[in-house]
Amino acid sequence: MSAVGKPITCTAAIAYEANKPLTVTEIVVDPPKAHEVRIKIVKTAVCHTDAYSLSGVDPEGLFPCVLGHEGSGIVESIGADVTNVKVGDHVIALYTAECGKCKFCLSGKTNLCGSVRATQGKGVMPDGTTRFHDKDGKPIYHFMGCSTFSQYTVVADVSLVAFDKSVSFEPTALLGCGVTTGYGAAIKTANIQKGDTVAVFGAGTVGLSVVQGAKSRGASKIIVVDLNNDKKDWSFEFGATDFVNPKELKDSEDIVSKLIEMTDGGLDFTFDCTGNVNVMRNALEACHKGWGQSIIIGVAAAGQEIATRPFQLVTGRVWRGSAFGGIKGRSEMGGLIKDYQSGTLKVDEFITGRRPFTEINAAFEDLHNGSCLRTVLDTST
Ligand code: NAD
Ligand code: DAO
Ligand code: ZN
Repeated sequence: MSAVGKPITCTAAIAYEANKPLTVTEIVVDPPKAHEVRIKIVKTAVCHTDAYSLSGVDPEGLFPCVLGHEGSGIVESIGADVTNVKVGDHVIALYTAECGKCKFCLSGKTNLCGSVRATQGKGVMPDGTTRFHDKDGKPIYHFMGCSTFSQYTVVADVSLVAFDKSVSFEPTALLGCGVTTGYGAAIKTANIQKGDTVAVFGAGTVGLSVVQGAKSRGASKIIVVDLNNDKKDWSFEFGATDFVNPKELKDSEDIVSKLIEMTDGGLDFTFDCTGNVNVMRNALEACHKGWGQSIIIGVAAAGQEIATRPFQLVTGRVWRGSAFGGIKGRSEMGGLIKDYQSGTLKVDEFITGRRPFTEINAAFEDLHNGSCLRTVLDTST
């Protein structure tokens, strides 16, 4: 029997409080209101940002909530005035919305969108209420406009993109965050050109995706810097030309001087994919005088600040940042899916584990394992 227009009771993983395991339990998901879409989530992956918010240090973290922002599924029903998707469409949830009408979207200068930003940060839908309730009717907050750790979720119509049904749900779930973030930072934010030299600090899903973006652009040198030697083979598989472990440098060397020596004066582009502010400084200072650009992707712990001597910037190095790789989720995701289909963009290779949804807490534990990139959860099990 169709549930269109009615609440759905389904299984979700609730974060009731910081630093506690998620509770896998039944919740009620209300039908979508105007400009909203209810999605049956098929696959979702766990990312460090979910763990960051669960740890309680995220200033926007609210409890109880349904976490999760890397996920794909099927449109179950649509609210009034939804015109961009229809029931049955296969879709990716987007934490970076694209309305196409706000000052940000119309600027042509950024992929940030202002349309749902204020309510998204408060864990509610654009009308200020939630679509999630526990069995006693108490509201449960949304997360990053996505909340993919549930068999059903409701998102704003500007916060999802449809994809061709010939593409499966696992890679598209991953395109909802980490892979798109790194690849986009390389090909869009930095716009790496043939022959450029690149250093990537941190070889997780984000950093390795920067590597493959740099490779696709024909970078002449792609140096991965990581403290974990287990990341060496992966780095080369994704396209790195060199791997440096800062812990293995000689006493007389530091990572900045080592990189400058390896590249005859410094890099054209460096990327922080660690979230460590000391690494961010090294990444900036390893850039070539006069033109090198350093792109911050990593999310630092709350309250952390970056520092360098201003002369580093006076002498032409540029410090920038990138959210979701600068990719506009609705108008540009199709291009990334084409790159995936043509083999230019590896996505399946990031899946280092699969688990039933009921093992979601074990999937959070997987993140602490140095050889984990992404664990994908199947919401039907
Ligand atoms: P990850 O933990 O899988 O990878 C991080 C890597 O950095 C690991 O391989 C680790 O060994 C390495 N590392 C840690 N400290 C290091 C150091 N001091 N020097 C060198 N290497 C070091 O993480 P991920 O999923 O790839 O995400 C990377 C970062 O990007 C996180 O901070 C995440 O929150 C952030 N992120 C940002 C965006 C965005 O839009 N800006 C989107 C997604 C993720
Ligand atoms: O528009 O003010 C804004 C914020 C947009 C959200 C950008 C998030 C980037 C980093 C988040 C980590 C990824 C999961
Ligand atoms: Zn907008």
